[in-house]
Amino acid sequence: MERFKEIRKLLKENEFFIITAHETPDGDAIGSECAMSLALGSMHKTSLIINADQMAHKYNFLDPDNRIKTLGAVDIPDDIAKYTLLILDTNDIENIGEVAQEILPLVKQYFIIDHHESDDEKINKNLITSNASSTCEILYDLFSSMEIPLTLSLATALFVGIVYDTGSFIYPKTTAKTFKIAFELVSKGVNPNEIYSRIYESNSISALRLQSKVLSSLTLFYDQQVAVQEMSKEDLEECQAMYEESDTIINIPLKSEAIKVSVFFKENEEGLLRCSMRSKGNIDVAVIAQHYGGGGHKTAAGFKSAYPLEKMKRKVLEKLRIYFQ
Ligand SMILES: [Mn+2]
Repeated sequence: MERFKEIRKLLKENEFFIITAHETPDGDAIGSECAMSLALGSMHKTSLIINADQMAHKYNFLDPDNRIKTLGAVDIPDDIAKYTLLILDTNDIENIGEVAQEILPLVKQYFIIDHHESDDEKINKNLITSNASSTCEILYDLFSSMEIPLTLSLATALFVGIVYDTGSFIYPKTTAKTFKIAFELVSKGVNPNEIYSRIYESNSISALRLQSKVLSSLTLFYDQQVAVQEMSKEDLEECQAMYEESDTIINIPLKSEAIKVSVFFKENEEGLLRCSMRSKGNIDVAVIAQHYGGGGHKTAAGFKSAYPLEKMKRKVLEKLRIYFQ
């Protein structure tokens, strides 16, 4: 396939790769990193996986050999100038965190594989398919076109990314093709019930406490159509929870029919404030995220806040006003 020409060439002509993904790596980020590393292994290439942030424990099963490393806890190779950096599941360089400062300037070249909205220049130079359900869906097509053997571990990694990013095959970018790929992966032996349990039934008790804490901060706006939740770094400490464990809390308010937008302001352990947004129907939260230097999809987007919480909350609510007049 034509759209894979550049990346196929890059993977064939280079020997050394560092694979990374966005900060607070989610199921699609981890799944696509593991899948890429397995595919490169089958091509007898050397690859390292290095992320800015630690991954949630529930994904450990995808990485039995502890190949996924966190920046700061890994030695950067002396011959890093030989390496090609593969950036997965984000096309925003700022989203790869410290990897942008500590690795990107040192490598030979970089290439992005992603499914978030982007601009034409990036799309032409990289592999960015914004109608794909997940980065793992793109990787499935890429690897099929390269005739990379679909082993059970590779199929499992791809399945995790697809299940996570489609909310178990229900989010807007879920298509017949997504199911077709899932059919192929399950045919290779992937067990959907086991994967569900790994992703959605493996949280810690501290994650449950954190969820209860954050839900109690819930406030509704615009005739109870916009839900806002908050999490401070003190909440994390009090619940002894990891920042990564807060990632699905934003979806809870959307289970109410009346709620059209869910906004979640969350601080990480260092006190850095991030705003995540989810919406239903025609409300485009990516526009708001882009306005504040972030990005995402129409119904799922976020950005790092340049302002303190109360000020940022007022600004976001003001941007949402047009949908609720
Ligand atoms: Mn993704």
